[in-house]
Amino acid sequence: MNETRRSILESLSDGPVSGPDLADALGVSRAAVWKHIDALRDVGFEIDSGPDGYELTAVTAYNGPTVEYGLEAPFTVEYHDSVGSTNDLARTRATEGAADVVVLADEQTGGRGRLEREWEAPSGGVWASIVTRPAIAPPQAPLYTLATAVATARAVREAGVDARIKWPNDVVVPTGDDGGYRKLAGVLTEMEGETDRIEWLVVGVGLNANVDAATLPAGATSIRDEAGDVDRRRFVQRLLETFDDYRTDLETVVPDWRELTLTLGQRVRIDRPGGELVGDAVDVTDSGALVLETDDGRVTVSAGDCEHLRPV
Ligand code: BT5
Repeated sequence: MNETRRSILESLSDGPVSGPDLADALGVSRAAVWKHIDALRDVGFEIDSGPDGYELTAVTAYNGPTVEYGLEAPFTVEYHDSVGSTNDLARTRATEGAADVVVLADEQTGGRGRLEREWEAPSGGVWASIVTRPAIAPPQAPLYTLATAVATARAVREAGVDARIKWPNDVVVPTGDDGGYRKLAGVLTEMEGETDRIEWLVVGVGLNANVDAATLPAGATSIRDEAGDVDRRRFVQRLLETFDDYRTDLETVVPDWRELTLTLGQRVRIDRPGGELVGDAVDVTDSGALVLETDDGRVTVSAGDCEHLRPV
């Protein structure tokens, strides 16, 4: 956002300010203040002009400037009403050199899951991809994916939904006590780098927020169906702030993931490139790999699709 507009919002965050006072503080004309206020109203900042001056009364719109306003994490937000895939756009931004940019969309027409699976992303969801350039070695990258799942689950829990995590990074809502679930969100991480260095990492998160679960694939649910609509702006802010906390304190990711997971203690089937594995999920390692107790002994799996079979 333009620096002057950012300064105006900062001034208004403490209460009403008159046009002349704003003009003086910013070193611009009153007409310029008026134009900036108008531009802010156009992007969804609700600003009244009363006897005490301009007053910011509400921020309800969902877009780049409104998500950036009040965000306590160092991200720039690029918002689109509709895109093919936010991950594709974020990858482009990454190759252009961007860092700490979030590509956000109301709707995706070509959303992707892992392994080029389709991801349904109708208007009303939270479809976001974070571009980062972390100073970590590639084997630590899965921690960023887990951190995103935990940050998403925590933000959903604040909305009153019992969000849990299915290994490795699906955010789900339990349907009973037997390990059953419906999927609320998924994470898709893509990266570029060499064996010892990550050039960039794009973490995409798709969350069924204010959408009807009936329009989604079988087995999916939404925040709307579970608890009613949420303020997506606040939701994305909480998600980005929590993600930012985790990336600066990676050691806390796995312990917090453990607390929220639904997978430990389940009998699971893992579908992975090397074949299928069935066993009891007994632990997760410091790098987020799943430890299975199988008929042939303990096996550690770092990637794959996980299905809960029944409680151990
Ligand atoms: C994932 O893949 O769970 C990762 C999804 C990541 C989506 C985000 S949205 C923002 C960013 N931009 C993108 O283009 N992608 C990311 P996976 O574990 O492979 O799960 C995919 C499977 O979930 C599909 O095969 C469907 O069965 C199911 N599915 C598709 N859309 C869904 C939805 N909206 N909710 C729940 N399940 C869905």
